[in-house]
Amino acid sequence: MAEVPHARLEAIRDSVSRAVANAKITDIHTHIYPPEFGELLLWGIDELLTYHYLIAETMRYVDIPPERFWTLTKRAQADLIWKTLFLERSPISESCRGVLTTLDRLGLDVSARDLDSYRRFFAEQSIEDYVDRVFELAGVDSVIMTNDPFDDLECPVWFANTSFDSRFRAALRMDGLLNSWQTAVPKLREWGYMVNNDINAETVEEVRRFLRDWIERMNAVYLAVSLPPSFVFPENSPRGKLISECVLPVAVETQKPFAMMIGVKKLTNPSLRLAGDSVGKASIEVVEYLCSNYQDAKFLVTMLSRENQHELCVAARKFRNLHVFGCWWFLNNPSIIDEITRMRFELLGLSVTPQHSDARVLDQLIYKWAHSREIIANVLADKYVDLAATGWRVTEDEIRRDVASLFGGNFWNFVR
Ligand code: RAT
Ligand code: ZN
Repeated sequence: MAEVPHARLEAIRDSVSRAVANAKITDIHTHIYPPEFGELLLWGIDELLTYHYLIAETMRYVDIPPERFWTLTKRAQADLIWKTLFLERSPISESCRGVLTTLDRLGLDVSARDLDSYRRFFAEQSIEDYVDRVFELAGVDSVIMTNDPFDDLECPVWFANTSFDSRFRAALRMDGLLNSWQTAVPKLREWGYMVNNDINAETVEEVRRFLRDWIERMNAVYLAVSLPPSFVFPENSPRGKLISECVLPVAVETQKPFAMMIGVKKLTNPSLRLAGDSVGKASIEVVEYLCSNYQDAKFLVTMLSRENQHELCVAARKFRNLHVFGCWWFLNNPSIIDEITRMRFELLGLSVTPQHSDARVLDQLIYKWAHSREIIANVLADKYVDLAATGWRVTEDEIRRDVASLFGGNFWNFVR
């Protein structure tokens, strides 16, 4: 092993930090919207505090039944969360820390613990300028949204053909179609797609037409669905048939990746609503089956269970049509991001997209990326230091090239 001078190792670490800090990110999965989508765009302190991750944490301490919590105004919910998680005890969880990182990066005085002054700051912002400021502070170039035609607020925006900020790109979310077929049928018929409960030849054609229409209407970058741990394929169920007969053929024909987010147990505690979902280990065989039997299709995959992460990396070594992305939801915590990112680099080199933000509130882009950047930079620096110990010389330009691939380049190459 070559003896690498300490100064050289420090220089490598500095180059990686600089490259990661300056990287312009494509955030490949979020739940934020441009201002043109009206109230769908959430931002500001009350939204940050009522993030469902924080609601779940608050409910562990307060003696209020969830049913009562939901009757409170948003402001009162935020007050309760602030008092419970930030004032009555120290806010050490990742989601709590995120609120504070966000306030701090916006130039607010976190040490003051003054919720009213934070509210005043947000009340003074104009949303268009504020979007620019958040993108700038987060170092984000563009974001992919989660776009659901079955959402009553969102659907009219698309039908109105509204033009919007081009930094926001669409992903056609198909949960409504694939996971609740019985509810989707009347809606599809209302829109003029002649579908039946029974997925016969005419229904297949009509669902394909629906998908093509919406891909075009949204100019969707990819098609996406979230799936339970019990997801199997092939399967003689509406979802199984719709995936094999409609989604995969249209994905191949349009060359759009099919994003599968696997491992969410919906509403384990229904009274918590959005905060009530849980996690379970899913079957990697299903992912392997799809990649192997549909080699013309492209699969973007993230899995929610920590237990699935290693086998997902191994699957990606076997199938170049599988692109692994993100540390999703309950995995988006420093210790787990560190572990998963290390493992991915060791098994897959640079051929992954290590993170997405999943931001639901615009301002969360700031903290989610600040926190993830730091961890990814650290892991990457360790890898270059290990390389240097072999005698390999890595240049600053090469580090920048590699970092650009991780924060968006790989994704766009895969999509194209
Ligand atoms: O991370 C979240 O906010 C979850 O509630 C889900 O939205 C999840 O990310 C999803 O896309 O289904
Ligand atoms: Zn999400």
